[in-house]
Amino acid sequence: MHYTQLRPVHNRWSYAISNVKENLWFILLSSLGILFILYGAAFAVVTFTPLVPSFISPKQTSAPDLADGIRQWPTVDNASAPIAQELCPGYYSENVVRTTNGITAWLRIAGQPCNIYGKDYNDLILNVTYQTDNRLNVRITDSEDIQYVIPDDVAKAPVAETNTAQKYEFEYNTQPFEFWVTRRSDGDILFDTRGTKLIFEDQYLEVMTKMEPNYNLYGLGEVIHELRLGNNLTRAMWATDLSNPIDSNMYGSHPVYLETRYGGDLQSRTTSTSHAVFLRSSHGMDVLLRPETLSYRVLGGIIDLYFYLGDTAIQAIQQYVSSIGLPAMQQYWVLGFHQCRWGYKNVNDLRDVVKLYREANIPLEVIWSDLDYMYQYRDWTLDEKNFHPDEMHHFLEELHANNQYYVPIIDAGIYAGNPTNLSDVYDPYTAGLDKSIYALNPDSSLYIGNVWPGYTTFPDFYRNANTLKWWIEAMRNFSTLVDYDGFWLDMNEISTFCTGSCGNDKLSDNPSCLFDFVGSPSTDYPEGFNVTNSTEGFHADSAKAVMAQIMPAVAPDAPVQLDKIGRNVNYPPYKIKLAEELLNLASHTLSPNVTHHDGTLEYDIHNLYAYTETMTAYKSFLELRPNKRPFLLTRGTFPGSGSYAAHWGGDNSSKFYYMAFSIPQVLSFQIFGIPVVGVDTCGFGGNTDFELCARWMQLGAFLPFYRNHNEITSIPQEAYRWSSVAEASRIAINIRYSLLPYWYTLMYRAHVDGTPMVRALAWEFPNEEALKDADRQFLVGSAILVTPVLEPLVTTVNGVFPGSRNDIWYDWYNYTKIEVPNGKNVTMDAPLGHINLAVRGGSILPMQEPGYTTTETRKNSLKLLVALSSEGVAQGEIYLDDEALVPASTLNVEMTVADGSLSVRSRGKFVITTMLSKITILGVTSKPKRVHFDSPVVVNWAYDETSRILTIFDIDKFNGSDLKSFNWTLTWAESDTST
Ligand code: MIG
Repeated sequence: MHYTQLRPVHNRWSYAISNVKENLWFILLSSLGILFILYGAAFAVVTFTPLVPSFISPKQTSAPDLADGIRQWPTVDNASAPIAQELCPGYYSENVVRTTNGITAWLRIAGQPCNIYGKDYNDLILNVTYQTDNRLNVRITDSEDIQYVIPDDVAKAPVAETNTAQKYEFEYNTQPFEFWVTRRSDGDILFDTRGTKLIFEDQYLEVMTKMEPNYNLYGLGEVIHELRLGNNLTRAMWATDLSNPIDSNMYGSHPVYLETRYGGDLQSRTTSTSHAVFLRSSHGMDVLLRPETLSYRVLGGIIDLYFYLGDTAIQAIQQYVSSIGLPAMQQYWVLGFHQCRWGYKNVNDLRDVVKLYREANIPLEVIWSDLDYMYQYRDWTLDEKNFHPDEMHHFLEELHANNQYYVPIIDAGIYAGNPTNLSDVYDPYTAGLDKSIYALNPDSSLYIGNVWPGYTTFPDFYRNANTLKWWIEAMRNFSTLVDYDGFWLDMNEISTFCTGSCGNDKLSDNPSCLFDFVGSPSTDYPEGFNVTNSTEGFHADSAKAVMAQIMPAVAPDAPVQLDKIGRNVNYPPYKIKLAEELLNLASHTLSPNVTHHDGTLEYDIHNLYAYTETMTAYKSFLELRPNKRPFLLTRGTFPGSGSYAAHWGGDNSSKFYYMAFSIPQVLSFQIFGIPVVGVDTCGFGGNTDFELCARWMQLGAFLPFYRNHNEITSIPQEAYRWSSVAEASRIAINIRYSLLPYWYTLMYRAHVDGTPMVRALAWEFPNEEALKDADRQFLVGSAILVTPVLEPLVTTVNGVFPGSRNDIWYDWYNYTKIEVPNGKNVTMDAPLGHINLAVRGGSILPMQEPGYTTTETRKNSLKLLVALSSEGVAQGEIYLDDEALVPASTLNVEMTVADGSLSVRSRGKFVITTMLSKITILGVTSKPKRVHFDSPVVVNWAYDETSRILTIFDIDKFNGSDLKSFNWTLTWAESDTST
């Protein structure tokens, strides 16, 4: 095994197959193909079925005889399930000790153990820690230290500061033990377990809090739901690969919520207050939102609750995100427009797409490869026939020379080579075997699942130094084949197509995959495609749609196989409310009894899988390209993933209602600390049409991550395919690129303190209760209000301009003040190709003349758009740096307007090489007499009386060093007397 050696380009990593075998397959496949065509032709005459062979496969991907396991009915839906609150004894506290930064106590069981969904612990330890002024931690552990706790080297627990001035109060009753958390400033009780019991069993934890009537809750993802979760929903968390199911568990697990309270009966409250609550747990769980209560029902571990005081929504988010790990600062190009498709079948396809984008003059920054580039879906390989390394090399050289980028996909599962076929050598697999990196069955045999390449193993990224070494080596070898700019981490929930260790003893069937997956072309189109069905989906009662199933009176028995500490991990007694398509915890993913390298069971850390893969990929990247910001896009996420990667919303469909859902999806991930997030623009599954795609390309331009991607069976949907989409895209991308300095600054804000890049209206206008569930509009930063069209067949859109009469909004396109009543629904014109955008009075936007790429844009002159508030003030900032992981030079520019002058001050060494050419000031009430910079620079300016716009132009002609360094003041004196 010469695995660790760098091999020449023509190595087995890349081809993993001898020419003889390749030829044999080719002959076999082409004869199969001919048969198909003959068969298809005969068939087509009769039925007009399209001539596409759906599967060319020597074997089915997943053998039909595989057991799926027993269906588990959710306990919450089971009327005869025992109710822990009624049957369990609860705990009392003893030996309570108050320390300077918290409280410790024993909790003793207050009666006969109920052993309802596991075994009760008799003795628990309570640790309350005043972590920061605004963050409190309540931690309850079993006294025997048996229960799983997420170790700090996997995901760092929020760190306590010393000497906090705690702004909260932790209070408790001893008998029974109950606690409540109060915000001192307003006496508001944020969490209150009084009247409920604490239940702490090995496979079941329950904590319950009282809630205010009609409480406003956000977060608890990942979920496809409106932004506000409502008061009657069960949110299960168990990472799974499901195509954007509504209201159920999916790829990511984020047990954190944001709660906002308006007015109410607390007299002192003049505005809303918000706080956040985080249950730090990697276990499967249900969070029950009920009209008067919220309960956590968790399948194991400990109770590790964090309270974040806020007291604004943005502060609460900042406090949470700072505590789990601040988001990564991405390279500038990540903000560009990305094109992907499952089905770019060879280098020419990629080259064509890049070329056609340029010919259509639609900016394209990044081209992606899906599975197509791999040899038989095997990670770290190139398919020699369609993606020859030399051709790839030339293509990527050209691409990079044009300042464009390339990101390929990597799946989590690793093809397990066929041991009986000596020519079927796949180095990454054997290298992984040598290093013992794969997840195991309880009997220490390899756990073999089934994914695209056939039977696969799953790297165990959990505290396994060897897996990191293996990834680094894999990346290093792959680097000799492909000059990638980032990786797209897919299928990492982790996904497998069979239940259980289905491939054990079947490796000689490998490769069991379909070699040339084509599938049948989709015949599905968006709502309105036939001018029907125009209001499908979004506001339907989504919960009902998925879960309205009849429950059997008696659930079938599930096998009982206990782990070393006596737990039934594959079929735990409490059944969380999994998506309907999942029969049990093992469906479509690793079995809970999969054993990790250090003995930890998948049961305890399932929700961490993607997170650990992402962290490994991030570290590998840094190993190979030190001090370069790694770009990773991950599907699965966990609290803290944002420090390593961006995220996209997975497999949505080309439907208007999925486009609408993309707003709450992206806003929720701002809460989760993964701000660089977007969805498959124009839709992944099914066919899009020009109307949906034009609308979506425009909406996507205002979400942090902007990528068009779709499925192999759907029609192509690049922006140049329809003239209307092309035009809509050019407009939207140009606006996005003209705002790149603003976007980059927003990313920096998120990176330094967790501030959301895009924001819900309610977060920016906390006094307006009417906005509490607004999620059809949103803001980019605090300054740009976006009102997209989310329905088919309309040419107008409704929206609000939030705020009071003093809040001014300017139309983005003509810079005039929007004269409508604030806070009222108004109807705006929205023909296809036009997205409504408004600039908020009081903001200063750094802008740049848009170029074809972000690099070209950055070479163009800078501009400032100053939108004055009703009081004539405004502020803004610019951040720039050299884009290194730890930048050697940075620039922070503060801009403020008051009393008719704009003051710009900067600090930092990063030098902007472009000139400032223009300043546009909106809302200047009368014609200035004089306009001048503090240094005697000649100024060309013009004032438009009707639109009240003051323009200072051609500044670049006179740019002095002060102007360049962003240290100057510009004054427009409205009369002779003022200066
Ligand atoms: O089982 O790589 O979400 O974006 O195109 C499907 C093929 C696997 C799922 C991803 C999707 C990607 C697709 N992948």
